[in-house]
Amino acid sequence: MKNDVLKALKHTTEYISGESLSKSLGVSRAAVWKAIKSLRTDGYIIDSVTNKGYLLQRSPDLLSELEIAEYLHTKTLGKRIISLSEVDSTNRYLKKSALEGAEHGLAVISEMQTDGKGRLQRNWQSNQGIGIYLSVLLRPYVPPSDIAAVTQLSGLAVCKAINGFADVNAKIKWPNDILINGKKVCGILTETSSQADMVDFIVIGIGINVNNEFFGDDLSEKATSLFLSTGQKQNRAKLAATILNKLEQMLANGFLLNDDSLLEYKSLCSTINQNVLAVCGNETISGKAVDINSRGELILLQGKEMRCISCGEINTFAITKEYS
Ligand code: BT5
Repeated sequence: MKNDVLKALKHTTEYISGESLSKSLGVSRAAVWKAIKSLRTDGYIIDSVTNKGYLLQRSPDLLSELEIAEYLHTKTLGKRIISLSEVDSTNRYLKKSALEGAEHGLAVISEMQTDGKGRLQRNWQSNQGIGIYLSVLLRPYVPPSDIAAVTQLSGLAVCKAINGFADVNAKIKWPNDILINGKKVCGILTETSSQADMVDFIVIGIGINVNNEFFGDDLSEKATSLFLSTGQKQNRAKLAATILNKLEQMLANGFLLNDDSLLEYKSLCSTINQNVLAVCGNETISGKAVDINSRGELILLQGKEMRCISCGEINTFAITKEYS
C-alpha cells in the first residue's frame, strides 16, 4: 500500500489529491495519509497543499526494491528484491533462502552488514547507508564445469557497470577485485552449491564502497569509494540496478568467457603483464601473468613453462625480474 502510494507519486510531476489517491488505490483517505506519513519518516520529501494534494519533491538515498526497480531493465535478476536495513551477511541470508527453495534471480540487498564476508573467512567492512551490499541467486541448469568463470564474468559485469556509471577508470585485479587507481572499491564473493553432475545454486555477493567519505587506518591505504574517486555522492539504488542490468547481460550466454568477454576482461584486467606472486592454498606460485583462458584461469609463465591458476590471492610487482 505504501509502495502503491509512492509509485503513484513518482508517476507524476503534478500534485495528486488524497481523494484521487484513495479512489485509484481503493483505500481510505486515512490509509493514504498514513502511507504519506510513513514515507516522510523514510526520508521522502512530500509537499502537501490544501485543495491540491501531494507532490513528491525528493527521494532519499535508499536501497529499497521500489527505488531500484525504477532503473531495472532485467528479465529475471532482481525482479524480486529483499531489501533489508541490517543483516549479518547478504550472502548468508540468500544461501539460506536458496536452501529453502528461493527462485532464480532473487536478490538481497542491505543498508549495512554486521558480519560481511570476504573470501577465506575474511571480513568485508559494510558501513551503514553508504555502500551496496548485494547478493544475487542463480540457478543455472548446468554441470559444475560449465560455471568455471562465473566469478570473472561477474567481476567484468561490475567493472563495466561502475565505469559506465561514474567518471572513473576501474580495473579488475584477477580474479575479481575491482580497483580504482590501485585501491579496492569492490569485492565479489561467489559461493556455489553443487551435486556431482549439476549445479544446485550460485550466490554472487557484491560489496561496493559508494559514498564512503573516509576509511579507518586498517583500510585507508588500500580502499577507496566512488565518492572519494569522483568527489560526487552517487545514487546507490541506480547503481545497484545498473549492476543487475549488466550482470544479467553478461551472464546471458553462459558462465565461461567467450571471445568477446575474454577480450573485454583482458582489456580491463590490471594483472596481465605483471609479475605475480600467487598464494593458492598451501602453495605459493610466482610468474609473469601472460593470459587468461575461457575458464577464467590466469596463465603464468614460469621460465619456459606455462601454469594455469584457477583461484588464489595474488600480489603484483612491477617487472624488475623477468620470469620468461
Ligand atoms: C572480497 O573478499 O573482496 C569479497 C567481498 C564480498 C563482499 C560482499 S558484500 C555482499 C555479500 N555479502 C557478504 O557477506 N559478502 C558479499 P577478499 O578478496 O577476501 O577481500 C577481503 C579483504 O578486503 C579484507 O581482508 C580487507 O583487507 C579488505 N576489505 C574489507 N572491507 C573492505 C572494504 N569495504 N573496501 C575495501 N577493502 C575491504
